[in-house]
Amino acid sequence: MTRGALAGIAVTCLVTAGAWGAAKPDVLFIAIDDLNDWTGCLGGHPQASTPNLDRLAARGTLFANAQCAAPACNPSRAALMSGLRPFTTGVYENGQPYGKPLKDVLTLNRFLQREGYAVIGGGKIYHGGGGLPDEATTDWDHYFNRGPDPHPPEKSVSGLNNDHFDWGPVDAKDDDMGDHRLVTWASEELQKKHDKPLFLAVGFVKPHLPWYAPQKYFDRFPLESIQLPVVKTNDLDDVPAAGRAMAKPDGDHAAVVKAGQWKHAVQAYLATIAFVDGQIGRLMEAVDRSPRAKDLIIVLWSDHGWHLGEKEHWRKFALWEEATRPPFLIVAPGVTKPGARCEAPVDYMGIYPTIVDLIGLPVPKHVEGPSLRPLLVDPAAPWSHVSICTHGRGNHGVRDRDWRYIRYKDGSEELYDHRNDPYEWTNLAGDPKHADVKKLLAARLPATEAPDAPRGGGKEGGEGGGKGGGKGGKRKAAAEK
Ligand SMILES: [Ca+2]
Ligand SMILES: [Ca+2]
Repeated sequence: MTRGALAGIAVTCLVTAGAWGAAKPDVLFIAIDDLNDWTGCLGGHPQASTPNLDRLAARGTLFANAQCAAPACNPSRAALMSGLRPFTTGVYENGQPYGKPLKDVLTLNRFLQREGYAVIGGGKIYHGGGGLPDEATTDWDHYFNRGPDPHPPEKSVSGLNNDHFDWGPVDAKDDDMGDHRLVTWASEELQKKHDKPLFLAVGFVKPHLPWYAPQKYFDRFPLESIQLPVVKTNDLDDVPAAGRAMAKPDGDHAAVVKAGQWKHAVQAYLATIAFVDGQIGRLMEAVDRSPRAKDLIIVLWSDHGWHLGEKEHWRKFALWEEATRPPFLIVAPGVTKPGARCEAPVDYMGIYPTIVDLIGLPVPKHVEGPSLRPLLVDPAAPWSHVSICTHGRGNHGVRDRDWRYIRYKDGSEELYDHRNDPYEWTNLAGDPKHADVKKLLAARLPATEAPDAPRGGGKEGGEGGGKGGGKGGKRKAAAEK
């Protein structure tokens, strides 16, 4: 689809405002940055401690087989907020500002604003950092800037001296942390009277790097007790060159191992996750005190997963399960049932249409994903969709219930059978026995892909974690990391 056609669609599908009469339900939209499946409810690491997130998941439906649309902050968030996949907008990477490509698109916040919602955000919802333009984030009634996080005095606690790829305890209290301020603000919003139905977007910035958290969270995970992720020696041997290039085994992984920092990093990620979980707990206490609690729709997602040495890879920026499977859950009173767990393959393109569906409005025509409502009603409902995750133009991972199929731009492939190989150790793409499965999954790949959106403003493949926010007004670009 051309950019012009895209804009045309966006304009023609504007929904007339003010069509609703009865009160619409309030929506609490919780974003987390860089949290992988290391949660109690997804079981990605045996030491992960997320009792609050687990309790929230138990209130509604946990999607246990969800994928992001892209394994990086900017394209993942641009896709789920716009309803348009990376290969429709051309926003594939962090270094491709979403502002212009989404300029005329009816994003989720714009849609709700036009439908009469008070649209209020704070923290990181879009990827606003790194000097990226922020045209698409100005459409909020109010945006809260959570401010910076405390840093230790030394430049690099880990000794790796690699920008914000660093970790360690910081001499700070919970309320010195930006995400603590974020929850304090959100809690106040939840108690306030609003004339309109409320869409409250709360974007946690942790556990994004650097993994600096108060000492008490590190104390909960003594270094000598730390379990490294389960890995297979020479796991990359059956991965094609394009995949090995994404893993970059000679980069972060080699440096972390050489510096003896692997366990330290795992400890710090677990500690930072535990900190964020405590903040989710504070937010849920505020929900329960709120007059809005009863009918409140809650949607929680993390923008993508994270590797900590699996396949000799660190960070996101890859198409394996660790990078693409984040926590994703929905609580919808009267629709979801407590404790529901859905194993159907879904991806984040379902977020926008599901919210619109749940509040009883027609889904704008440009939105590419299906509403997940049938799965909220019955987690075992028939579901013919697969999930697609795109990392750079031409590279995709397709997931159904049992399989992951990866195809890179050069045509090379991977195929993993999750029934027998949950860690994706054995690439079956070359096995003629599985040619039919491969063909079925390959048929789900896009036939055409938008050209790359212009680059600039952000670091290529970088991790600018925008905190955004002109206090009390429109969001301004914040060049923060
Ligand atoms: Ca992220
Ligand atoms: Ca392997």
